[in-house]
Amino acid sequence: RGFRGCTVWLTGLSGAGKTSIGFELEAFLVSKGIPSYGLDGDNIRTGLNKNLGFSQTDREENIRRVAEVAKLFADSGVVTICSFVSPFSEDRDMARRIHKEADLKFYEVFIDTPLSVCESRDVKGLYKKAREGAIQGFTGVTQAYEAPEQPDLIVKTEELTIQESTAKVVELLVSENII
Ligand code: GGZ
Repeated sequence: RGFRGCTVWLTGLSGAGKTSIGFELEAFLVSKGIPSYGLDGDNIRTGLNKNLGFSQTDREENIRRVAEVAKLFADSGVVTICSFVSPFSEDRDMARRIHKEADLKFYEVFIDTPLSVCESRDVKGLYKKAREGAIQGFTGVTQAYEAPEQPDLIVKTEELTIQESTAKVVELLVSENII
């Protein structure tokens, strides 16, 4: 058997590079004939989770539903890439538990980009809005981000290109005999 389904969970601040790395990883895997699919705020918060906001309880429910969906994808043989801020350790632990109970592999990858870097990029202007008080409960500004204590991988994006960051995740999947 050449590959098997699993979930790669990318956590980090808004603007850390999760979605870019997730997209690059998905494209790489698919180009190798490995079924892969990326879930992120753009395809989840516009549909399945459109009734959820960014309070602590809504984020928990966001992560719970995403983890349940990812579990099903992984069980079907897909390398499922979840790119969510997922700022709370408890919620990430729940996502891991949901997979563990189904006997599916789950890899927590910390996309470790300092707040100062994310804020200086401010691709969507959200940090500026958060500083001005126009967005409440913004992760890293007015809500906590609990950095993972024991992630399966830490990617320090500051010194790396998107391709180099993606290669680190690929290396993890190779070392785990996933691909
Ligand atoms: C954090 C927010 C917020 C608040 C809107 N806090 O950079 P983005 O824009 O594209 O990614 C962020 C995304 C976060 O959604 P998630 O589903 O990943 O969050 S969580 O896992 O915590 O449920 C950001 C945008 O939505 N956004 N408001 N208050 N990010």
